[in-house]
Amino acid sequence: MARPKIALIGAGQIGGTLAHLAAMKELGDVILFDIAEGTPQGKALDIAQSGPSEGFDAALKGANDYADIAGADVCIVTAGVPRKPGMSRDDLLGINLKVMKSVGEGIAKYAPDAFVICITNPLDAMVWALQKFSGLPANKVCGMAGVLDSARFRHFLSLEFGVSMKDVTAFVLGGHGDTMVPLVRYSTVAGIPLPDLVKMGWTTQEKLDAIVQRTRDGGAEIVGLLKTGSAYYAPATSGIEMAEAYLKDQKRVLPCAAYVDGAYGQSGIYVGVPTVIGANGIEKVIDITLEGEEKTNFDKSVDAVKGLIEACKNIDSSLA
Ligand code: A3D
Repeated sequence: MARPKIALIGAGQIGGTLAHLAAMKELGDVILFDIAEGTPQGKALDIAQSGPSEGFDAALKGANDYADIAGADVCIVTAGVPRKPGMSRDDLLGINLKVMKSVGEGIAKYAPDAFVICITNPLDAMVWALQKFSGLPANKVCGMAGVLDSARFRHFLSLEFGVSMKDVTAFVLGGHGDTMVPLVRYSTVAGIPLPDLVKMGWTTQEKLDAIVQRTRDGGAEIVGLLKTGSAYYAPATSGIEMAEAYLKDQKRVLPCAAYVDGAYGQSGIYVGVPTVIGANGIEKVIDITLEGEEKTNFDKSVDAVKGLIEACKNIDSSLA
């Protein structure tokens, strides 16, 4: 059986890391596509030359022509620009919306059966626009943010508790922006919810609140340190986790930006919700019960996403 084909649209910091991870995990053959000439070809050659030492079997190719993504099983989209210190994700909307249009048209023409994972910011609005521009079924187009935001939350929690990250589960829902919603009640250490761990004296409410805020600011913290761009190792790893769930029909329960049609009292938008990812793409949106402040915060986050979607419609009338 032929290996799956993984098309990476955008061969920048995240795109290159995605390619390396996909090859090392032998998820399939990799096409790195970018408008910059030489960059995808150079990265593909460099990563291919890590194969003999790493011992993977995967073909890598760089491309500047969408025809090269033909028949891709998975497309992961990072094309566009990242933010710099002082910028919010929303500041990228105008420029990255134009990029989504060309990417959507390229995918529609050459890879209409692919499972598409968007990573370009501002995430929830860009994945909404990408689905519209590509015309692919909504269950085959999703955005990566919740896996990353939850991984950041899990990392900070594991440091606080001094336990393995493997035993910390966490859910961050809502839009991928300043209003994201780390769900304390649904986050656990080996099944013990965080509020119980506060009662057990493992941490204090103040420390937990600070971790929640650090999670919300997780992207900005790295932008501030790097100064020239945004995070890419953990974002790429999160994207690969989602691609693997699809390619191997794992039925993973992962938070991601999915098309919501009825769940959470919302419809017609993309926002971060728990989903099941398997061979049919987003196979299910899990509609968990939100209470009190959780619901207020989620609704606030949804409003922020809706504002960005309206901004997209104002910029490009074909989306209205
Ligand atoms: P970067 O290293 O600049 O790579 C972007 C690549 O896109 C560059 O190689 C560009 O040449 C290429 N590009 C630009 N326009 C086009 C086009 N029209 N067609 C094809 N390629 C094009 O950025 P990065 O890899 O660090 O980040 C990529 C995106 O991911 C940015 O929008 C970031 O804000 C976003 N990001 C999202 C998350 C989430 O959790 C959602 C996390 C980190 C970064």
